[in-house]
Amino acid sequence: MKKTGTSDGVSIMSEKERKRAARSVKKTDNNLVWLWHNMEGFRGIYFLAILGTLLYNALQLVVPYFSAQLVDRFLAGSDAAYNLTNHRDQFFLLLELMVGLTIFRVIIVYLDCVAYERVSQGVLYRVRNFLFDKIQRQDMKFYNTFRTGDLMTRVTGDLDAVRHMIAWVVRMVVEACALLLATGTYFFLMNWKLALCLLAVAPVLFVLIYRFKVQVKPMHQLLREKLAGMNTIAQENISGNRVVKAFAREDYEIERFDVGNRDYRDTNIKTAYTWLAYYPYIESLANLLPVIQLLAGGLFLIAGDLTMGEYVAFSGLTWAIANPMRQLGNIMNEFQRFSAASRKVMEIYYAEPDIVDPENPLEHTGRFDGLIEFRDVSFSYEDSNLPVLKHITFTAKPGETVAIMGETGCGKTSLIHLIPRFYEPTEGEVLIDGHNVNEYTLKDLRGGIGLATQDVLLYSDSIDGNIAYGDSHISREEVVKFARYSAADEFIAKMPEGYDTIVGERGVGLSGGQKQRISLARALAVKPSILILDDTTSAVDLETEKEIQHSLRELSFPCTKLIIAQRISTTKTADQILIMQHGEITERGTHEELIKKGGYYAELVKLQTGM
Ligand code: DUT
Ligand code: MG
Repeated sequence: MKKTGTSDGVSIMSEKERKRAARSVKKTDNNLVWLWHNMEGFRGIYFLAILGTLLYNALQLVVPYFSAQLVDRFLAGSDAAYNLTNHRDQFFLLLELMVGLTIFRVIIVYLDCVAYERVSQGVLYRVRNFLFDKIQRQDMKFYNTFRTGDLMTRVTGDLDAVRHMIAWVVRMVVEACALLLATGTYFFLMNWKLALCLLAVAPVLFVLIYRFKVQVKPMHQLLREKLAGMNTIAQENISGNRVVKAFAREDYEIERFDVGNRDYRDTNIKTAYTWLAYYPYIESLANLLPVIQLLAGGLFLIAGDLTMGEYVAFSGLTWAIANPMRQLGNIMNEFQRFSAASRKVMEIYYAEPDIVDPENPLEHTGRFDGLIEFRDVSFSYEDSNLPVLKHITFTAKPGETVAIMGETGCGKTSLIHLIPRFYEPTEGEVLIDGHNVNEYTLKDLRGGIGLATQDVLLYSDSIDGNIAYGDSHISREEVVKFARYSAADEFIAKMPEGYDTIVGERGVGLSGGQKQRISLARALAVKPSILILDDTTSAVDLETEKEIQHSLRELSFPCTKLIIAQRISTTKTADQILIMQHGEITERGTHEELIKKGGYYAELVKLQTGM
């Protein structure tokens, strides 16, 4: 189990897999090379599968050969009756060979399907796990950049296109090439002149397919974007459905989805039409083959350059050239789908978080003393150059409670996010126990911090599971103890299944204040050296809040507390109160000192207490 915001979760990959992944992270821009990297361990069986494909396609040519022999020698030939009585053993041998080879071919095809499935599913499983691992380890910036629906598309639809490439596209290419090559060679050996005449269509074919590729490539990229867009609409609506309902915007949302859906359908149709524009030409070329053969073959036949037998062999095998030609469009389409999808997968595959462990991290065991220092810290988000924090300097001594107040948007949340290194300051340093936070490993750093975030997210799990999220080893007694600290025990005990009550996604079934209290218990349950509460008791009534305040003073472990709050009642007992305005600390001191000062805080006190 892992704590919100820590860098190290339960590893979903074995050490061996991780090492393999590290090797294959040699960055490449080529999606086929990338695929090859990820096929490590499967390459042998894949090679066998390709050989199998070649074999059963070859058998496709051999079986008709035997049946022709059989017919000519024993059934239709002039001495068929003679052969049948005197060479009966040969007849049976041919028959057995034919049946045997057919069964053999069926077995090969079957094994081949098994092999392709195993390899493609194996690679898919590996890449999917790797992607999830990658996504888990990204920093806040990543989550601000990528939309959830888009990420979901990458680990589902896009990955499936990659699997399709391994299991189907490569196989079709091998099949088409094998047939073309085998028949081509056979034709050349038989009669190179006629073979050359047939081959005259090849340049035209290549030009057509190349033009098709150029035209269809952007279509597949667009198609993929439309799908991700539609998934995003669906995902946002499902997870934000309560807002939709509150504003009675169902019809509007259905309409919005319909627009996305229609757009996706139209792009799909357009992509299909792109191929349809080429189809008549390719089909005409394929149909041209028998005509060329008739014309050129006829002329060669008359001139005596071709025997009748050769002519028959040519016409019997034209399909082996025409069919792969007809498949080319399909293959190209699927290949472009793979191309567009794999680019998206690779973007995540190679994504590196900016915030990572230092190369030589500080040795750190046990707890922090809890000394927090901000030294002239300034900060702005990357997507906007507006400074959010300006020259912040303050110290919270071990065990102290520091309250941060200020109007909405003044930068309180941004400030506390610098402590667990969710973001890096643009200037100045944040230190814990005298060391810059970037000297610790993320695991050590975040492991020492208990954070209750402003918007509470609970997991679809029992209340017990939610509280023990950061440390799954703690006992039920301890879970209850932390629930008491956060004044949650009473309402939890009244729930139908007590601590085993399952709360829905995002804590459906609980009130805002109840969720906040569970989130506080969750932050306390890791017995942090530093506790950060971001507006955690804003939805709790005054009486309960008082209770929580009292418990926080009596914690069974030493702990420095940073508390963001709007209410004087929450902050007045703090050792130090910081008032923030527009990213700056404008007032600091104790409750009494600040009242005496007669500034923003004194104004707040007047407003909130009516004195
Ligand atoms: N901001 C961004 N990007 C973010 C988060 C915030 O640009 O990802 C901006 C919005 C705001 C400023 O930073 O103008 C400070 O935001 P913060 O969330 O730190 O404000 P707050 O003091 O915590 O406000 P509230 O009391 O509403 O929680
Ligand atoms: Mg905030």
